[in-house]
Formats: sequence, C-alpha cells, structure tokens
Amino acid sequence: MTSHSNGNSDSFVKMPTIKFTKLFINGKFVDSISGKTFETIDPRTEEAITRVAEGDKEDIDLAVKAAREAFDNGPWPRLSGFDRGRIMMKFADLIDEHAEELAALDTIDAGKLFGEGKAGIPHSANMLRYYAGAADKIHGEVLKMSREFHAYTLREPIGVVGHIIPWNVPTTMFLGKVSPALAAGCTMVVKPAEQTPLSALYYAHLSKLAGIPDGVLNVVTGFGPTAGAAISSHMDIDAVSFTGSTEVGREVMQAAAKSNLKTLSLELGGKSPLIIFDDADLDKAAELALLGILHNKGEICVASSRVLVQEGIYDEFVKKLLEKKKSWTVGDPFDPKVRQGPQIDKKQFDKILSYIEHGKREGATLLTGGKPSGHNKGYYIEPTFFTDVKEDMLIAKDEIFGPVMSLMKFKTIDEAIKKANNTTYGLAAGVMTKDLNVANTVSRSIRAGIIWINCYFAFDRDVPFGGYKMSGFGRDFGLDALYKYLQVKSVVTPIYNSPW
Ligand code: TXE
Repeated sequence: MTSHSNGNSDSFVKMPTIKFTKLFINGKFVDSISGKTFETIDPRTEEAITRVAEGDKEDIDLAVKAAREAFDNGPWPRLSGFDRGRIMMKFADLIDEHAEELAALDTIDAGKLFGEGKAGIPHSANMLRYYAGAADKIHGEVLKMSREFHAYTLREPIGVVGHIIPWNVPTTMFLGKVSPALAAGCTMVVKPAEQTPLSALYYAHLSKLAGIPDGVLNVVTGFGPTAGAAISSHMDIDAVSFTGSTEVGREVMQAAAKSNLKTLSLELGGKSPLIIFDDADLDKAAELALLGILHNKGEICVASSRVLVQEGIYDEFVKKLLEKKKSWTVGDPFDPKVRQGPQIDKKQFDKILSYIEHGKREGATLLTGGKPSGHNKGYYIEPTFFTDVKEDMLIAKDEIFGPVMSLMKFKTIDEAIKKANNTTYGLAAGVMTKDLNVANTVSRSIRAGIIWINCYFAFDRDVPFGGYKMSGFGRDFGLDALYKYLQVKSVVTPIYNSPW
C-alpha cells in the first residue's frame, strides 16, 4: 500500500495498490471475452479508481463450465469434509494476513470505514473457519422404515451455485455466501456488485493461494442485467443465492422458474422497526437507535429505519438522540474519527435525497439533517431524522437505504406491534424494555427473521439470518446456510428375514 493525502480532508489515507481487475475463471485471471471493461468509482472522490473487466453472458457460460467440470470431475466435492475444512482454514489465515489491504479496498470501493473493516475482516474470515469446522459433520440419518426395508439419507452438495451479491457489505456478503457453499462441497460463480468488484477479486486470488482447486470458486465482475441475469437464467446452475433489492429478487425468481427451476434463496430489503418502551434504558436506546440507522451510512438491510417510541419517554428520547448525534462525524472513511462515510454512488445519493424531499412534502417534521453534508466532493449525506411520521408516508414504508430515521409515537404494546408489522418487509426488529414479558410478547408477534432484545446489529456467524414476507426466504449464516447448499438423498435397501 502507498500512503498519501487524498487532498479532500486533513486525513491521511492508505491507498491500496490495485492488483486484480480481471475475471477469475478456472483459477486464472482473464479478460472478458468482449474485451470490455468498466470503471469502479471511489464514492469519496466521485472519481474512477480503475477499470475492471466487464463480464457478460459468455463469460458466465465459461465460468459455469469450469465450475461444472470441477463439480462433476474435480477433487473438491470428493475430498473429505475434513480436508476441505483444512483448505478453508488456510484461506481464512491468508485473509487475516491481508486484512488491512482488503479493508482499504472496501473503503475506496464502498466508502466503508477503514478502521471498522480492518477489525471486521478477520471476523468475517471466521465465517470460513466456522463452516470449515462443520464440513466434516455433514451427516444423514438412518431410518428404520419397516421390517423388510431400511433406509438412510445422504446430504449431498447441491452442485454449481451462483452467488449474486450487493455492494453494501462486500466482504461479509462474499464470505457469508461462499463459506457454507465451499464447506458443502459445491463449486460456484460469484458475481459481485458492479460498484464493488475489487475485494471479491482479491478474495479469489487468496482462494487460489490457499489451495482451493481451479474451477471451484470463479468470480465474474459485471452488471446485473447482463452477467447477473445470465446466472439466474442459466440452465447449468443448480442454486442461486441472491442478496439485493426486492425488485431484482423478483426477476431472479422469474428467471429461475423459466429456466431450470434452480433452488433459490433471496435476502431482500427491509424497513425494520426499533421499539422503545417507557421503561427502557434511555441512554442505551438512543445509542442503539443512532447506530441502528447510521451504521454503514444506513446502507444496511437491517437498518432500524422506523423508531417507535412510547409516548411517556418520547420527548426525552428525542432530546437524548440529538445530544448523541453531536459527536457523530461524517467524512473520509479513512479518518479514524469519522463515523459515517459516503453513500455508495450517485444513484443511491440521489435516491436518498429524493426520499428526504418526499418526507418534507408529506408533512413529516425534519428534526435534523436533510441535505448533503457539505463536502466538496463525495456522496456524503447528513444524518437525517424525521418526527411526526405517519404510517402511510413513503418514508415510513420504503427502504431508503441511507441515514434517514422515521420516528413515530405509540401508546400501548398492541399499537406498537401493529405498527411494527405494518410493512411488506420482515427482516429484523429491535425491542428495548426491562419487562421480559413485553420483550417476549413482542418477539413472538413480530413477523421478522431476527429480533434483537435490548441490543441491535448483534450478528454472528452461527446465528441464521434472513427474511419473512417480502424480505425474502432462505437463510445466510448458521447451519441453516450450510443446508441450503446440500440436498437430501434417501437410499432404501431391503433386509431379508429380519425378525424386527
Ligand atoms: O440493487 P440490485 P441496487 C436495496 C436498497 C437499494 C436498492 C437498489 O434499497 O437502494 O436495493 O440497489 C445484481 N439479474 N438493496 O440497485 O440492483 C446487481 O448487479 C440478476 C438491499 O444496487 O438488486 C448486484 O450484484 N442480478 C440489499 C445485485 O444484483 C441482477 C443490498 C444487487 O443489485 C440484476 C443492496 C438482474 N436483472 C440493495 N439486476 C440488501 N438486501 O442488503 C441487478 N443485479
């Protein structure tokens, strides 16, 4: 890495050297068949970092061919789970060794906080270790059937997997999808988001160094409607794991249905409620509400974008929230003092600002923020909080995917539950109260894939994560994610003259 100032602020940035910009197919970095490339933009400066190979349908075909060959005839699915696990452990160690460089790539490509990435990437590498430990514990069952027959089940890798991933947390997404599929013995094609191709290509390089055989893990950079769509409609891909918008999730599902009925898991958007009751620890509640919407600049599917506060503490809570916001700094994500970097790109920046304008027009009260955060360059937006938000306002219904909080008041637990469930989404929810009964009642009543009681963003690799309702189906993380890359085969055999 080379160090220099970015000229945009007084912070000192560590620019990574860009080493990998080509498609990774069958263990080699190659140009796209068309020879086309596209720019990847630094959201801090709005300038191109580099050009990356633009994969299209023909490149996806090549990558799938390599993955199919590696699955049908290669060693990876045939290795013992233990040996697959050893290679995955090596991959994880290499990631640890390169954490700083990888974190810097996610900072320039996605605007992620460098300090958080440096600490978080080894944590994400543990995903590989977690599933490596599970790789030799993939068992079927023995079934007694009847006196004349007995049966057992095998859990077999599902085959060639397509991972279509978004830009908001490039490393977590890459490792979260790839790790369980590798442990299961699958081979795969990953299409990173066009906004964030750089760390994915670096992970591909490290996978090769770790000893993952050629063809097992392919990375094709490119755009959604071309390379992405070629994955969802491919006749030789057995399963797709997609994270992204609900609209594209729907298209992926249609393409899967129209092609080979591949199995799917879809992790889509959210409009998650954080419910704060009168008896909650107010300080902590304000802290979590702030973090819940501003972490990763609100570009996080589980962001607590709807904060429901019980009327008895509402005014005091709002005061605390504003107090805490004072120490929240927006700026260059390499600067260790900064808590919030730039939005991913111009499209997202404009989308967020247009929702803010909508909120004002719809009659919500702008408590703070509401505009770009005054940097000369870069897609920076002020933390924005609205009060007097009504359930039917667009800012209370749509996923904004930015630092925009909608505050609402409630009187009773029933009203809180009703409001919390008044969404087409169902990804996450938080509840803050000292009353265990209230916490448990709310947890059971809310239709969402993860409920946090007196905490928020408490994720770990062993906790399954995914949506209810239009937030999708299927789970990432935990053993549930491993099982989605496995399929069950029942084997039946006769027993002659059994006395039992
Ligand atoms: O998502 P897309 P975008 C939400 C969030 C955000 C909105 C739009 O609200 O503002 O979606 O973001 C690939 N066939 N989330 O436009 O388009 C694409 O190349 C196959 C929530 O970036 O869904 C990328 O790799 N693939 C979300 C991936 O899909 C296609 C995270 C996601 O891009 C495709 C991101 C197609 N036709 C956005 N079109 C979350 N759940 O965390 C695009 N892609």
